[in-house]
Amino acid sequence: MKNTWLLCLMIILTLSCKKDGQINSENPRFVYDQHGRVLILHGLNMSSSAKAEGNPSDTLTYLKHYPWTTESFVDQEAKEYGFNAVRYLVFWDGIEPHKDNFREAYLDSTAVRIKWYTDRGMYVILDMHQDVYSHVLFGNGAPSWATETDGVVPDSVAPLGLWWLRNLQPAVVNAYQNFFEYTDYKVLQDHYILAWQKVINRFKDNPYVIGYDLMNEPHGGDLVKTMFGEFEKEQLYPFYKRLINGIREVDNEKWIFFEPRSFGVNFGLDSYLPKIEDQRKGIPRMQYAPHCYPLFMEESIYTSGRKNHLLEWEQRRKKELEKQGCGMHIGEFGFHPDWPGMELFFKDFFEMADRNMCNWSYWSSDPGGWGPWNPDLTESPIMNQLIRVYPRAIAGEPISFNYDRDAKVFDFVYMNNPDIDMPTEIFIPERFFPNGYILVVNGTTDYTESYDPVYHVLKIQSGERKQITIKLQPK
Ligand code: 9MR
Repeated sequence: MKNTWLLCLMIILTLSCKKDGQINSENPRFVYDQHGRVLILHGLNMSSSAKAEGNPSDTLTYLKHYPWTTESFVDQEAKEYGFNAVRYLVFWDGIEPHKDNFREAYLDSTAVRIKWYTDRGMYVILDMHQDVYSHVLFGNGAPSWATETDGVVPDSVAPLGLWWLRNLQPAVVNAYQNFFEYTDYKVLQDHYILAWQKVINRFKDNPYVIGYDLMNEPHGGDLVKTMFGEFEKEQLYPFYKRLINGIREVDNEKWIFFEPRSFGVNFGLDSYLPKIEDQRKGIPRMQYAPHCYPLFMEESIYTSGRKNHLLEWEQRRKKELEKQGCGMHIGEFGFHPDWPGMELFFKDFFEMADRNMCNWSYWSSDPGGWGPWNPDLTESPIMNQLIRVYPRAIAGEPISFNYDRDAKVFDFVYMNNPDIDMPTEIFIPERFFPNGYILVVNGTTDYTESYDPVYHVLKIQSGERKQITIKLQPK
């Protein structure tokens, strides 16, 4: 009798450990939806056009901050291109342009745009964006009142014409250090956290707002501290700890997307970031969200010989993922449609993304340049590369998936979980499957299949707890 009770207790404990809300898994590698399905997120960054930067004396910059897009483009993203996510840029100086004066009007207008996505079932990752710390320093992000340069006047000319080399300029170095040191100017981080809490309180009840990217491309200022680990270990790490604590005070549910330092790691060097702990009650909900800009990007060309740069970037990120114990969202990557090797770059990049089962968001949606639209808003050749067959929601755990564009074959293996009462969904782009698809399912015979012709989504639902293999080809 005693043993039976003990057994019951153990079963109850095991079940309660494995269930976290609707999520029946202890695997913190993936992002899950409210039905417990694993999500694979594909989308764009929205967008550089929202940055209000480059004019230190412009006190009205905070009135800008909205991306170029309209609702009809969002509609096309969801239905024709099959994106199920967006990394949406928000800005501290939009939220708190004056100290303690939080601008609800900015959040109101942001909410209108966020709804364009979430009404269509697209997931929104809010990204607190900054480049070069602040518009006062010819970048974007922090408000003027939070830009402490110790009296050093910013330089209006970017070194070698490269915007990111501004990060080496003395005024910028001082501003970053004063923010990250958390000594004389604690108010800066404290208010950054308050600004996040304002945003989160506005959006946390929307189930399609899936998470928060803590800070775009954090940079420490001092280059020695940045390159040799001191910045990530002794400044970024405690900053994330404070910020995650502040976020979890107001929201226990969403995913936290955290980035390593940008300088060097974007190119493919090691990050020194210690393991970042979630402070939520329950299983951690974390995504490592590095950016992928190997150095060949500066040479405006991709060749097969440069593939090892991508592979090195991947190997280092995989090592860091082991330490972090979570999954990966590649928050930014990009390529110019006119650079030689464009198709090969995307082939290699997406093979890498698929084999790691990552989420990604392309930099960026802005028309022209690297964008998937031309300046006249027709499609650029980039769009065709970003449109992929992929499992956007999985009722169970994905084991592997790959879309081979050249062979036009999609292969997918997953362990089905019949307790989830929503189907597995695969986006099938109409342009690559003009006459429909041939579906081969192995591993289960007990399944139903349907197709949503508006969103071009194949839905498969099986009642068996089995490993299922799917192959899709055009008719
Ligand atoms: O592409 C953006 C470029 O037009 C801007 O001048 C620059 C500074 O705001 O930012 C570029 O976007 C960067 C993004 O903000 C952060 N990651 C790297 C992106 C590409 O350089």
